[in-house]
Amino acid sequence: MFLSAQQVGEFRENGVLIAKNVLTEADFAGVEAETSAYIDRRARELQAEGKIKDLHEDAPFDKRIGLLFEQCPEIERGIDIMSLLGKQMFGFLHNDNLLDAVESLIGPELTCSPIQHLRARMPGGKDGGKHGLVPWHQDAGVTLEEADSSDIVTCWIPLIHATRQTGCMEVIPGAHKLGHLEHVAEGGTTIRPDLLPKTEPLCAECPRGGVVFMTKYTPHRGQPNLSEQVRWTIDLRYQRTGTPTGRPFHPDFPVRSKAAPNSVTRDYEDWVSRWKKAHVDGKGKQMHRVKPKPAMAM
Ligand SMILES: O=C(O)CCC(=O)C(=O)O
Ligand SMILES: [Fe+2]
Repeated sequence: MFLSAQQVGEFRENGVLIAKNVLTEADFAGVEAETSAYIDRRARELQAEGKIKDLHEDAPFDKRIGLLFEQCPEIERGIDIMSLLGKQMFGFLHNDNLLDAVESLIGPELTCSPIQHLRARMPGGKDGGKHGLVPWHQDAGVTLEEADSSDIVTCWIPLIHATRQTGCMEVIPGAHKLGHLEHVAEGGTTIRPDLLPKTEPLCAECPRGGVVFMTKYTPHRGQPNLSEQVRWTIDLRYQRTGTPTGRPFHPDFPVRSKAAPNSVTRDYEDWVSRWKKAHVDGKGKQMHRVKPKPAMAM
């Protein structure tokens, strides 16, 4: 879906745009089936190891991993994009409905950044919904300086209806105009607290099928998941081809081009092998511009 001039204007003014009806049910089907199959396989392995008693085979996608996680937190390991390396997900990274919208924001020469995640935020309850909570940051803060001149659009895609209850994002509208704010390593990479703009944050509720678009300078954070649903999201970044991603040791690839259509990569095996190599080559490399604090010696 191409965005309207009004939506593009809103994005430029606020640094955030919640666009509804970008994706269809068919767009999600492959990724959800692939992820479900992985969860099922892992659940059976963990059951064989005696770590899971009830497989919850009939539970829906937005519940099952939560019910398994209660029995064995290991179940969430390996679901992220660069670990699962699924063929359906690789296809989704080229999704035309999504890329039409991104093209409306940064033009038709598009590269998929390797900063890409599939996240399952477990239902609240025990820990007050804090599982995997991300503090205030700009996405520019979690890239290396090489990407400072790159125009990067973050696409935050909920697989459920993201509401305050399920834990949508909070975003500070207009604050992207401040440019890069210094980040510190305090419970994750976060904006230096005294630099955080005082503007009232927007609770970025977004229905399934919608996408929250943000610039790399838009301050945002996750909200706790206080619901009984798993807050499944995919967050991706696209940028103009030829500009640095901020993760030079991880694989990027062109997904759309008017100027050179043949440059678009659809080679799934190549993507998998580049990620596998990156896991080895990228080990121990600094990924955020702020060095993480060393773990305290006990
Ligand atoms: O999902 C969240 O809570 C935060 C995600 C995020 O920071 C991002 O997509 O850039
Ligand atoms: Fe982010």
